[in-house]
Amino acid sequence: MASLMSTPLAILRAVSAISVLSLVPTVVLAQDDALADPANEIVLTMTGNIALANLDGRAVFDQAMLDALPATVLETSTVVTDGVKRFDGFLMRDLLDHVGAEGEIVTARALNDYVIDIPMADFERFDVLVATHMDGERLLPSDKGPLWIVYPRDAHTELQDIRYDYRWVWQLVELEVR
Ligand SMILES: Nc1nc2c(c(=O)[nH]1)N[C@H]1C(S)=C(S)[C@@H](COP(=O)(O)O)O[C@H]1N2
Ligand SMILES: [Mo]
Repeated sequence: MASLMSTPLAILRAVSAISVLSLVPTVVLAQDDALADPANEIVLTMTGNIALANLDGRAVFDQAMLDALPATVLETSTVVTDGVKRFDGFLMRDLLDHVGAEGEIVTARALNDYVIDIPMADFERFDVLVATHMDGERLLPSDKGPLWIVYPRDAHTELQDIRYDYRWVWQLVELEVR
């Protein structure tokens, strides 16, 4: 009886030991592979506490790499435009997950040297978009582009507040995770 009981257990142990051993290198390889090298002009740079990098510890993205993130649409009014706008882009949460970001604060920097600290919790609590398009038109550096952080302000009254308006960084170029 004892030997009958121990045999499946021993097999289970051996199998789980093998799968743990074989999983570890697979995961490491998958992470190395996950971030391609940019082929074109770098649009966004991520630094700080990230698990994936492709250039000297930083994660740099060209537009095509960003466009490959899960497409998300957000319709909202803003404090700087008239009426409800349709924004296309990707979720900040998906971008942070994509590079294995861990931390409390994301420091966002813009082309015009605007810098603001944003709590990471915002991106778990709200579907915050990194917009590439407004009403179907690609955002240009001359007009809030190429990337604009857009909060779902119409869907949450608490977001209709100056503290959040500061976090709508337009001309976004860098995110530092701390
Ligand atoms: N790149 C960039 N983003 C920015 C700012 C800025 O100066 N540069 N100002 C912030 C502030 S203070 C606010 S209230 C909102 C709206 O700013 P605006 O009315 O000047 O467009 O954008 C935020 N995003
Ligand atoms: Mo402001």
